[in-house]
Amino acid sequence: MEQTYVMVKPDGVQRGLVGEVISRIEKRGLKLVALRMNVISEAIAKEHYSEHASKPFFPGLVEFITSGPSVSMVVAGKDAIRVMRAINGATNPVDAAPGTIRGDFALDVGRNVVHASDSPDAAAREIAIHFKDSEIGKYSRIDEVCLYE
Ligand code: IDP
Ligand code: MG
Repeated sequence: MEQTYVMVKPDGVQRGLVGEVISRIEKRGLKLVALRMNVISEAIAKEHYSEHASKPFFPGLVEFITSGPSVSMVVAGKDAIRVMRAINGATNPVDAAPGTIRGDFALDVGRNVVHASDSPDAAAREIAIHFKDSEIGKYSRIDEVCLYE
């Protein structure tokens, strides 16, 4: 099963949306295989967002993402990368469809509540940045017999 990296950013934690985000992920059928709350270091934040290093919003993004606790997860399931991006919605919440996390809970691109990897390469890279192999659980969820054909 495909794995992806998901984060509830500091704004999501401060707004009490951790449970809401996890609930949507679990109800969809995706499986949590790793979960942690911590304050991400500046070094990890810069590595995580390295593709944006030259962008004008990069310093503010790193400052915000390290400003308080965030929740990091590895989420697994069929097409988990694409499904998670769809659950989160468009990067700019103004463009995010109602029913998505960003479309239901956010207004500003710099405070868009959640992150999810955008490709298989990004997922592998981001999972390795945030988790050790030994921190990723390997188990079957009992409802998988009903979820998958
Ligand atoms: P994504 O989170 O949907 O993958 P990216 O384009 O990879 O979007 O951007 C990473 C994060 O950087 C966004 O989620 C958002 O928080 C922030 N960001 C992106 N573009 C802007 C911008 O124009 N101004 C401020 N923040 C931005
Ligand atoms: Mg991105």
